[in-house]
Amino acid sequence: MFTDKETFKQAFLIRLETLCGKQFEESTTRDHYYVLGHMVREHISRHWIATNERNRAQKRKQVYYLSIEFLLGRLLGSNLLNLGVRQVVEEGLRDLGIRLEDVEESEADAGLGNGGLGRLAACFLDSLATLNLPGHGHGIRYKHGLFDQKIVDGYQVELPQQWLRHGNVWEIRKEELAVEVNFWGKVEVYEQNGCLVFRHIDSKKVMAVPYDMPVIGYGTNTVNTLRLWNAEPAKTFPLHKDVMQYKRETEAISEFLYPDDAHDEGKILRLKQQYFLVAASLGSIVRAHRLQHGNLHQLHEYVAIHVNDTHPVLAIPELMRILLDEEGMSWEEAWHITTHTIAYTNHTTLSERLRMAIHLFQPLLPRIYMIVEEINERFCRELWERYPGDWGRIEQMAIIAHGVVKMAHLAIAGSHSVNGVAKLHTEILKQREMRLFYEWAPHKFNNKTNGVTHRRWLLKANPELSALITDTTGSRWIHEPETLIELKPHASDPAFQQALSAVKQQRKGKLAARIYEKTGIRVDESSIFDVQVKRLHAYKRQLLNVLHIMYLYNRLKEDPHFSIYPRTFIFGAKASPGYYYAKRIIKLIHSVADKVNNDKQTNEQLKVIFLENYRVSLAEEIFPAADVSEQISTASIEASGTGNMKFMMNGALTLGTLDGANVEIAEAVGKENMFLFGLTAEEVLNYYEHGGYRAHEYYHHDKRIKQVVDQLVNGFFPDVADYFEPIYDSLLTQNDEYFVLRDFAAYTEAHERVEAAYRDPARWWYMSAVNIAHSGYFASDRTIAEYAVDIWGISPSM
Ligand code: DL6
Repeated sequence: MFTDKETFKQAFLIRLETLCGKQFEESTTRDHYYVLGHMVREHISRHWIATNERNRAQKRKQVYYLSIEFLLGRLLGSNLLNLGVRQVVEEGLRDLGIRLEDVEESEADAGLGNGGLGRLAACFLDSLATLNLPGHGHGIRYKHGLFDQKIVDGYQVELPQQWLRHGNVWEIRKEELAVEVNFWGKVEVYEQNGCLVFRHIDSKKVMAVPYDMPVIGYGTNTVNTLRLWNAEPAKTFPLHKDVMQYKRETEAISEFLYPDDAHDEGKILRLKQQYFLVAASLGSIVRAHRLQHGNLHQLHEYVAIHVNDTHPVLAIPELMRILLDEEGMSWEEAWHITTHTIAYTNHTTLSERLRMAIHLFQPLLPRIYMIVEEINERFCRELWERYPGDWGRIEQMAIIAHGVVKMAHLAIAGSHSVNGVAKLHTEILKQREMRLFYEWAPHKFNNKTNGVTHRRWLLKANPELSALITDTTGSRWIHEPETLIELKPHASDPAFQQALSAVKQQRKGKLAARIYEKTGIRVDESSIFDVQVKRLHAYKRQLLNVLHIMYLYNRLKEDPHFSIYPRTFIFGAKASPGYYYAKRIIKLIHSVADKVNNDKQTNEQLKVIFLENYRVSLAEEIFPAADVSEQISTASIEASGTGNMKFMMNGALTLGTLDGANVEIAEAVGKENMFLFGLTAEEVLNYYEHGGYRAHEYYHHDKRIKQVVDQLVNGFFPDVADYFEPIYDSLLTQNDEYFVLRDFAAYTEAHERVEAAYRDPARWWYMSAVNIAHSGYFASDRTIAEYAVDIWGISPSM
């Protein structure tokens, strides 16, 4: 039905009638979206079935990627692109007076994630399918993904996201494959034929019902599956007075992504979600394996299970439970299979990693807790043999200690591979955060530097730049992103530079129009678009960016000889609902924007824009339009970052610290093609370990700093009373944990370098081209190929 425009139109109109019961004239954009989605599904269904059939028939090893987040964004555009039918559809719709762009925009973002970790999972799915690798995602079908952000008077307000309000055209409910999940109750232990038998009784049962979504590879017939689990009451639940409560409690499991966990109730709900995901996924994985192989003795040879951060780590005791209690295996065999099946990725150096209080864990998951206890006992015994008498070490490494279960310790003990997500991050894990574990089992540790799918973030998001690349070097880069390097010889070609700058200008114009539509503010399209879009977190240091803008404003006001190249500072960020400090930073950005944008003396040179409700679809409009990519986290804390890669791919230049994957970007493009500044990771870690940093000194000795910091509390922002006091305190009273003041001068100087480079177009566009040319390494196809070989042991199946 997509072979040519006429066939497409005919098929489209027929389906409009049959699926929507409407004539074309009465149809709406949402109808068009619905019909197109169905047509795509119909089109790929044969390949979807064939992929599953092939995987079964070939008995090849498969990987299951378990993740509490999948930040998919919109799917129509990328599915059409991957199928190679986008142009036919666009032209066919145009004939009917419909703009594909409008249809795409009517799709709700599937925002089942918070940030980097969830978007990485979505990029990985795209690469797995494109590389014809047998790999599937398992997640939760949250009714409400990450909240929708509204800004009211500069303050963030959270609204429940409603991505399922109009249904989800991509999913298929597979009720017959539902899995029963057990919570609460108790464990009965008895002897049978000389063996101990464990039975989980009096539990509250929940049905996990799978909804399958196709994951369509680019230019291939492989269609993998993302299976999202929905929590529903069990078919036969006791009819007693608590029935409504049971229904509510059950459905709450898949209601919200990251429910508030300030209190025990929320903590229990999060643990329920984690176990729900794991029990449902493993239930379906082992069922499929048993059907094919009869038993689970060779599970690890056919199945790899990847635990994306610690949230799904209960996969370890759950698999042990299945092997011990359902299959009757010995502990030794079960442990061998489990540890050889499971691999774990760590995504953060912050030591806030998941811990769960025993008094909450044990009653909710009694049998799982028993198994974790046994794992801990055996693990500590092994450590005792290895490090006799070294109680301190064993105490630090134990899985259960001081009333909590340490999920990361369980993940390392129970898996065969532990990886960080950038070279620097992995080194920090090995040398510091997880040093004792690295000493214990160095062979488990490895690095897999993140990547992003260049198909969504360049080919789809930036067709203008993609066309230029293809015109210049041919289209090989689409399949082999590392061949983007062929652009490098063109980097100093004036004609190429001009074309590159024209493409950027076009996208800046588009974004400027969007900014005007959303905010009513007109920005200068020839100004430098300087962008920081990411989650709002103290360590990401949006504060440093804002304080620098305040400094520029002060200087422009006070120094008649000072002028700058016009700048538009663009922010996009959501703050976690309970993260009050981050919310104050959002308000601060708005207060600064109000001042700067409304001051005639400065607003031709300086504009500050906050784009509300930052999400995948908005990101696709922002990255192609950026000149400067702000990657300014305190060195050593950002595990990798992936925004840095998306910006680079779109020709923006990084203004950043040597943190996360910025380090590898610098290795690839050369330091001279970025604007690096600030403390190194080693210096930061040294300060953390040995002290010696006194924020006050920077405050007192640099009058630019003193002025902007004082302005937080001296009435400079008259409408906020003392609302910014906690920010002021974080810098001075609490000695500036993230070294904002320490890096301020270096950051200001780096901005001056940015400006000097921008004033020299030949240099700027050379640097931009070099960044694009080296971005191929940061494509998720490379990352996934490494996971496939080094960790999962899977190969393409076609
Ligand atoms: O690995 C994906 C992504 C990294 O790029 C970011 O640097 C890292 O912060 C993020 N981690 C998380 C986990 N939670 N925390 N913190 O989202 O993972």
